[in-house]
Amino acid sequence: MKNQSKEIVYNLETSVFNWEIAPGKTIEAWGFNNQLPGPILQANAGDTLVVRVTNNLPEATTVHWHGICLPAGMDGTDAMQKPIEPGEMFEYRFEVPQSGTFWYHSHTNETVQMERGMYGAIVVNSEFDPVTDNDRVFMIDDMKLDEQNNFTTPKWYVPRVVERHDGREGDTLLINGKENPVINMHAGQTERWRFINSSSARYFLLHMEGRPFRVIGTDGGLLEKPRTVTELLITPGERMDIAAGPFNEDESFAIESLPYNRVTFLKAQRQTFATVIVGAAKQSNAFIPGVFRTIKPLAAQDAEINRTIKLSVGPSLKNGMNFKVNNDMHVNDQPVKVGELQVWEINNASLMDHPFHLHGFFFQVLEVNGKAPEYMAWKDTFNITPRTKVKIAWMPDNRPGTWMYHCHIIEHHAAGMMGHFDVIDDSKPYVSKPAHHMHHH
Ligand SMILES: [Cu+2]
Repeated sequence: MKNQSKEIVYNLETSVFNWEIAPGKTIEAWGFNNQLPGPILQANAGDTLVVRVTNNLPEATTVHWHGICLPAGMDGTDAMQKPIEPGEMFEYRFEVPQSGTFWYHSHTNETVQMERGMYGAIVVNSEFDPVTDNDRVFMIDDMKLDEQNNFTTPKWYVPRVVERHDGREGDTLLINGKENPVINMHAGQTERWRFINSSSARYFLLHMEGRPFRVIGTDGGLLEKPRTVTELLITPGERMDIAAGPFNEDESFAIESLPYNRVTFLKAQRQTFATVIVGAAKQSNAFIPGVFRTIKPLAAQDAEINRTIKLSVGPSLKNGMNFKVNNDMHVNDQPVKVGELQVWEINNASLMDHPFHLHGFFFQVLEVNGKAPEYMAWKDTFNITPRTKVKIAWMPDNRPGTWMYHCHIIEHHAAGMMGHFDVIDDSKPYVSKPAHHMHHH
């Protein structure tokens, strides 16, 4: 039986506050409601979220609701909204039509605001969710701190260029705002773990010391069926839901990230993010079915491409390098029409990986370098390896306005690897906007 949809009100207040990431180790965080991450916003599919954001930061901000198919005016980008000035409040109001794991984060001066903790999770439940014994969110992050636990600012040319090229990665590894937290669970039980990569640039290659686990969902909700793996790449912006367990009594293991080579100056290492301790056995009510749903293909693999987006990295005297879309920075791309199927080829012509993020709409990957993907999924963020062409399909439904796509390595986004485009309602006249650029401090 379907419950009545309801309106759920949250009050979020942004501020600068002290946050203990480990005993005796305190940072000056920027975040929501004096906690890092911000509170988990919970709803059922079909509910309306009303989120009143009061900004008490020393600078303006906006909040982007990553993965939610909402009206353009609620997307939290400065293309559609005047940023919330210090002392001001803005009320976001939108329906959450799909179940799954989403997140919210600052979409203004992200290289500073997101790095300091301006993010939180959104969990949208549904009556069709598999039954698990527990449901947890794990927000992955890393911070780059000096010995006094202050956020570093690269002052010299070479470190600045490295941070711009690689994206900002730090040695302070966090899950839910804590360094190496202990996760206690019962033997014999199966839990749903929702991983959200909220870091600026870290590629998180999930590994549980070789223990197999089942991937059950990603950006746009459940997969068609569970996939059993021992490692799983989660790039910045992406979500992966897994069924973890059952494990044996007195087992203990690390939630770790294996090194992933995304062709950066600084080389990745195997690193521990949390420690799981399995306690006494408890009865399980979990049931993970063999099939969750059917995801209908939006288009055939050989569907005609109607837009090509080239991602590239080029030298720059001033910055060391620029990050480009179609050979330009911060581009204004052509509009798309409501109801017209989009088949885009994203061509990563650069020599490094980029997680491609589309705002407001889910896409399906039709092929990667000419090959169909191994499984169907609804995605809003998809990693594109070097010298790779990815063909995606998506449908602009009736939500006109200005949207964007960008690399979710925050420093690449800021350095130009992004495009604005309008979704237009053909029944109304279209007025193209003058070129505008995002401003970064
Ligand atoms: Cu990138």
